Amino acid sequence: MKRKKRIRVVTLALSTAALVFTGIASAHAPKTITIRHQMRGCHMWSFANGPYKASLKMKVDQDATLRFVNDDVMPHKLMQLAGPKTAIAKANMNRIGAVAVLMFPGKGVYRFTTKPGEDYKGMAMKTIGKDNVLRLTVVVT
Ligand SMILES: [Cu+2]
Repeated sequence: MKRKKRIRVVTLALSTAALVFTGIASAHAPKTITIRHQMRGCHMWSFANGPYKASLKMKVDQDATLRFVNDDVMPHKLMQLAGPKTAIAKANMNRIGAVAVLMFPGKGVYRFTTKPGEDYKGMAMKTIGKDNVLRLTVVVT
């Protein structure tokens, strides 16, 4: 009797875990690109907690939403360089933690960069080398 009960509890725990996993794997969950300060090159960005780089390239599906978080010590304005015209909400990320949201009109190859501004008051940081130009290529399939 006792044994049977335990088996039922384990089964319930497993099916709950499966549900949670399906939720995380959903294609509709926004993916985050984070900009941060770097001593060398001033700033870099990372996709979905991946490595920080000056240039990012990724593949997403058509209904993907990309979320940009600017944790750098200066503003960044997200700008599109190539590809079908996208919708960017709050492109001008001009305070710490500012969020921009990007959606795609369909399949294609899209290129973006940011236009950095001056360091926030009192937040100037020493950097080494030329400031990076952030580049992002998104292939929407
Ligand atoms: Cu910077």
